Amino acid sequence: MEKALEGIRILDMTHVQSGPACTQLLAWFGADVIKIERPGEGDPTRSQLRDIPDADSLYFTMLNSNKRSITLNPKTPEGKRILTKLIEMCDVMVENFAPGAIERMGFPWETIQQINPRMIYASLKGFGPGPYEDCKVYENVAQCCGGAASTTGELHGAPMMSGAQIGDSGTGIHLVAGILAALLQREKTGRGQRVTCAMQDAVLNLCRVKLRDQQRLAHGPLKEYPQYLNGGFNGSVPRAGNASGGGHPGWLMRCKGWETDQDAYIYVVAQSQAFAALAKLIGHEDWLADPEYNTPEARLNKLDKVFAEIEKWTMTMTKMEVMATLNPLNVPCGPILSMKEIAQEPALRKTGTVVEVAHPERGKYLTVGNPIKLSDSPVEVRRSPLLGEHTEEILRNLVGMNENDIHAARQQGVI
Ligand code: CAO
Repeated sequence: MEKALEGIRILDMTHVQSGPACTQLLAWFGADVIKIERPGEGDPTRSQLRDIPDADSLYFTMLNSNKRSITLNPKTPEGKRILTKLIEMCDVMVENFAPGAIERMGFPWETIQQINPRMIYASLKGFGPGPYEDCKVYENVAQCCGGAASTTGELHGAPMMSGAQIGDSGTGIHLVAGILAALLQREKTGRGQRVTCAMQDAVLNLCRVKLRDQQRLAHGPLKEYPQYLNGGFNGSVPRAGNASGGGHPGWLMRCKGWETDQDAYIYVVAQSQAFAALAKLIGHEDWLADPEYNTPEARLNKLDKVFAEIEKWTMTMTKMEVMATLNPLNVPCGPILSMKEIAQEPALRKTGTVVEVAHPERGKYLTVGNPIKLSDSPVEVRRSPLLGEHTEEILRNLVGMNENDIHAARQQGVI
């Protein structure tokens, strides 16, 4: 079956996580992704956090599946000639070098546009134009500057980083949306364009509800954080702890075995629609006739007591038993699943969200497949390429070089 992006060729000049997460998605949708890597070294993540000596790391293999790899140094004259040819032959170019690096290589946007006016040039940086535009940025810097860290963490503790890579992979996914929109617009205009996405902006986009709350603060305390009603706010959105922060109160509850199992918890949303059933289940039918408890507004300033009572009940069962009991009552809840449990979950294997891939150096490894499912564009996750695995076939077929040219380029350290 033909893939959604079949026929689209991507010049992938990305490294580490943010850019590779973007181009991996495009590859899963069927694009031919050609990853350009530094001769001899490649993407620095190939050797970072290695678990098997001399084999490409999981960091690299899990972000670069379904791509081809070519080694090339565009800072040499022959490298510039080859890159120019590749720009002519591709539809999209993606890069996440530090600010100024692509210009220093001799390929600013104006030059790329001149070489190929249909080129969509997608660029991912830490910050957009402004005082910090020249800064190098990694995941946690973006979480700090995009509003995630100041709103995450224990209620009265220090700011905290999220395990979800919202700065890196989150920005990469935003960039995919921009590239696809630009490809569609090119159908109408025939022109390429520049797509830019900053990590600070993408993180802030994912923290949209927190900027909502910042403005609500002007009209009084945020009632969904009842624990602050007496403690007061300092003028900015507080860290939420485990509060839901939405229209329905929720909290994390301990379950049977929590003393020895770090993941024996379940999140329970005490939604008003299902509150009566929940109250009866935990032996608090009395709340339903009590005006101190029988409306969501009345409960707001005593949610801690409500959650403590629910927790007395959840602690009598395992997290899976709690889930099995609450789901039929339409009480939204979710057990804390460890990575070990997720890796073994049969349903995720069946849908291709967790996939096992064979690799010539590493043997089999698990990766996260495409979470976006298209009914007409199935995804088969293929292993990441070895460094320069496709250099010769790309130079021969796309750049038109013969064996002698390729040999000379190798001798000169161009590839
Ligand atoms: N051949 C020759 N040189 C190459 C090359 C190749 N194939 N690929 C890259 N280089 C060069 C670059 O041109 C650059 O050279 P100069 O600085 O001398 O001009 C040099 O390698 C280093 O590139 P870099 O500055 O992008 O890499 P870094 O390790 O110093 O910084 C990072 C890494 C991620 C902080 C920086 O790239 C960055 O801020 N990127 C944008 C934000 C981003 O994506 N951050 C997320 C990273 S984690 O997902």
